[in-house]
Amino acid sequence: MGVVMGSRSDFETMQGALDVLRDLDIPYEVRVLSAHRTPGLLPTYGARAERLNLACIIAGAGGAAHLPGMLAAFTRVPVLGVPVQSRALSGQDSLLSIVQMPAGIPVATFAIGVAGAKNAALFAAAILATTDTAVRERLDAHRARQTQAVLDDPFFEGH
Ligand code: RP5
Repeated sequence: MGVVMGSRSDFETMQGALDVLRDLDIPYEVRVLSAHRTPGLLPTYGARAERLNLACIIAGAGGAAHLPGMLAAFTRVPVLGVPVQSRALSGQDSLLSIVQMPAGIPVATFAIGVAGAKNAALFAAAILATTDTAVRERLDAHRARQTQAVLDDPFFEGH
């Protein structure tokens, strides 16, 4: 699994994806890649992702968030875009920049912020689970723990 982000300042958000991948014991590599500050690295990373046969690339970016779309143009590895919550527009800019890809080069787009980062990792795990039974078992166990945590909440006593 590849996890990339447009800036070190996106790390706190993307940590959500890394936590999930670690919980599910899915190997990953992390890079800061910027579509505007390091544009030359995008084709290199796209080719690397194909060479390593990465299942997906989770790409987080904020503001004029062109990293996921640009990266998707340089690789056939599926790109899962995470809109980072920007200060100026609360991530609406990031969301619209990532989700509104013109037809031809798709980017799967998730919610703004940490929820999106976590769900991108869970989505990637679900894709892996279609062919990897060990990941399937760990993902099922993760969901079962989540359900149990709700059931164990004293707030629900008596339901
Ligand atoms: C984007 O610009 C990054 O993804 C980040 O969310 C945003 C701001 O970057 P910094 O100025 O904090 O490096 O490229």
